[in-house]
Amino acid sequence: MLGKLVPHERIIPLKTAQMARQQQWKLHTFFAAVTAVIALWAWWRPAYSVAPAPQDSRPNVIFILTDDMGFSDIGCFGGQFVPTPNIDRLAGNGRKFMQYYSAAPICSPSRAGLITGMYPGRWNFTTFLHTKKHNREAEQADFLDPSAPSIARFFKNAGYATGHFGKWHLGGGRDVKNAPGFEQYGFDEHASTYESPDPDPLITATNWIWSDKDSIKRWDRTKYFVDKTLDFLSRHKDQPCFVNLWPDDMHTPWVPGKDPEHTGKYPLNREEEAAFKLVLKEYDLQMGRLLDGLKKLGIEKNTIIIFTSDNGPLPSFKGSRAAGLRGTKLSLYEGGTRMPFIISWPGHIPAGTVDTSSVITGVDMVPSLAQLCSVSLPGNYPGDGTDKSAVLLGKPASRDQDIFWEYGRNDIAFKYPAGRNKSPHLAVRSGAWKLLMNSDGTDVQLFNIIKDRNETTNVANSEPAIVAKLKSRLLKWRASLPAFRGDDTPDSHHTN
Ligand SMILES: [Ca+2]
Repeated sequence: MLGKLVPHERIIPLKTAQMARQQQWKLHTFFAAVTAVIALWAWWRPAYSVAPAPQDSRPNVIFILTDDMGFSDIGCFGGQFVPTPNIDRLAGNGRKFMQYYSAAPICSPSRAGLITGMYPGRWNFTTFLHTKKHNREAEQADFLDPSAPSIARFFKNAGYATGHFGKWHLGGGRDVKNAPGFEQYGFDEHASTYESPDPDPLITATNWIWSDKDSIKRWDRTKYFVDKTLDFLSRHKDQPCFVNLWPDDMHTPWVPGKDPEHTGKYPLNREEEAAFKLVLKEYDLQMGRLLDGLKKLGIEKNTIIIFTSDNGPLPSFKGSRAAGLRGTKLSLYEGGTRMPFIISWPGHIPAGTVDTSSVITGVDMVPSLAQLCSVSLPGNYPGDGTDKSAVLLGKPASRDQDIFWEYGRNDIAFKYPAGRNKSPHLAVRSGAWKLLMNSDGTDVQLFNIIKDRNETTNVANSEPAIVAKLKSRLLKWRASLPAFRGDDTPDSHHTN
């Protein structure tokens, strides 16, 4: 039945080399589990048989994934809503990237891209996870298959302590009761929200994403997750750490605490700009607490910090949250996928610098961070990303690999922004060009994204050769994504 909604799937063969690689990968994960059991046994043997390990000097990684932050919410990316001195301080310690893209213009698939280093469609992620009914209608899984590659597992297997603090949205919540636990993805510790397999009771007083009755109030959540992060790091000072700090600010509803400097009415409308500003001000303060906390722990120099967002803003306040870029969350135009991106690593990444030319994406993070931290990836790892560690360290480079997106494969389960912000449902960035189109060949749009960052002038008619080449590549990529079969629940084909 669902096949009717995706006519392209009837005419394009779906079995591809990529799918074969994924099958090989699943076999590999089984043998990896056996190896892990043997390794665990070896580790439990009496201590006198184990030689003391040399001090592990590899850097910590803190990956800060802000929720729904626009390209220009923060001052160092041009934001003028409230001063953000602490996030700006992070940028001053490191390097900004002006052409970083998330893997999707919405939570769950964007996050799946970061965890796996693969296009989210490869694991049947098409939009935000919701009820089982919604997920079927969106032709997507109920949770991330735990046999999928996971950056946390790669780091854990390489000797890192791993933690996830904040929003997950890769399984669990609503009527999905069988989502795998964090440990199955390689996390040693976690504290998470309703949209996870194990909601923290302090922020889940009711069966919903947030509640006035929560012990930790909505406006204190980021503080809570920062505290969890610092506590985790303080308890693992003799070991390198990989930490996801994934708050659910700046997602609506914006529920600020009472701010002594706020003279307007309180409480505020939870979607209005005044509320947004107060939440952003608090968010920035908490990022400052994190930076100060790392310094107190004496680990600020040997820690890589990445700061970015999972998808574009909504509401966008007439594009002002995305520096005038076209599109918002739910759109494949730049406003939906181009994100602020900061990386700092004192002594390794030049401080206070900016890279305007290199094009990088969320799926590059697995190979790039693995390289920076001397974490080896399995030889048959089927990632879609590219090792951009040299770029992150300060050497701009042009990109040879295209970047592909899909959002909105049918009109049943997908929300779209209104008017000119609604994009076609496929997109590719290739060098200076960006092509958008629907999979049935309609609504082809081509932009020179260097000259026309705001996607105002469709030049498809004057560049037929570029259009033909990119259309072909984009449809080939779309055809390489596995079809979702409604009767094939994701937990029916893995062993753990
Ligand atoms: Ca989001």
